Amino acid sequence: MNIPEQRIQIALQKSGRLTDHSLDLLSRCGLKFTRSRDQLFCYGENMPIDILLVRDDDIPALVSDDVCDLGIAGLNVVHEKRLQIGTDEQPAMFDQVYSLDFGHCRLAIAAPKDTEYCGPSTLQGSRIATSYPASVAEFLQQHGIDADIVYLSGAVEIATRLGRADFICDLVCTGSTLAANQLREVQTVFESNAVVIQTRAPLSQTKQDLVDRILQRVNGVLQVQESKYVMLHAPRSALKEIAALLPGSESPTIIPLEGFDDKVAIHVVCRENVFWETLENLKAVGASSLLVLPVEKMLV
Ligand code: PRT
Ligand code: ZN
Repeated sequence: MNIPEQRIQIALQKSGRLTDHSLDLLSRCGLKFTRSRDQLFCYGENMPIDILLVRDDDIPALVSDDVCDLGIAGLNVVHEKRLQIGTDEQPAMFDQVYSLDFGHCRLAIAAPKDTEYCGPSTLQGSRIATSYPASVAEFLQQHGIDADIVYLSGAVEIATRLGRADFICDLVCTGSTLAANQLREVQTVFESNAVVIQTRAPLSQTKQDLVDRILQRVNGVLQVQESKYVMLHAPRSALKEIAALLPGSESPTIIPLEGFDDKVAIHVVCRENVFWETLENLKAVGASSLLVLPVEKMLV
């Protein structure tokens, strides 16, 4: 039987833009779980791993405080909390270990449509409404700007119309929310996507092994997303040209073809997507019988 100390806890967003993608990533890592009735907890059935479902804003602190061993949150939240809970002497106790291909957005400054903007210096002496005060303060400091930050926990996009601020700084994806509020995006503070964070707290060997194992699987899932297994026939003389055309490939397997002295089969894993143009270029240097297959799992 597993004693609780030997199970690891992963914090995910309970309900929002990151939830389905995060649960899907863990399923693809081979984790099977049952969700508790109150929907706050998922019990790992086939591995000693449990999932805590919480607000995304709480995830960095839970991982930093070693309540959870791993977490998935937006870089926007992770960066803000890193600035808020960490100091120069005592940085936040988590490391960002993987960048994920979902939750894409950007933290950006927006201005009323008719406000002129000529770079960060325009912000000097202004009031900027945001839910990301530490990130905005860092941006202003990096550009040597002195401005007032007005903290709002929500509805930031109406702050300029209410006369509370001259600019806002908020997350933007398609930009339609800004447009609906007669705002214009003028400055990107940083690009964001979901990230995996890991506690820096020392773990027992059993837990550390489990954390390493799940992270290795996350790495495998990320690697296969773009990877393709390519098979083709080619003249031996074209091997060099073919290797140069295959994107992100490492040491291809060369197999002799029965009945042909000068022709071989080449099998290779490409770590990048293989486009039609690549296949056409391969054909042009003598390749034939080209096959591109998806890779389901990879352990490197
Ligand atoms: O309850 P909880 O606190 O967990 O949820 P939440 O409401 O804080 O989070 P949620 O689900 O809205 O977002 C979770 C994470 O998704 C964010 O922290 C970001 O990392 C990421 N993300 C990606 C976004 C967006 N895209 C996004 N568009 N988060 C918020 N938005 C907002 C944006 O600010 C705007 O108000 O969605 C609105 C629509 O955006 P446009 O530009 O497409 O109009
Ligand atoms: Zn939130």
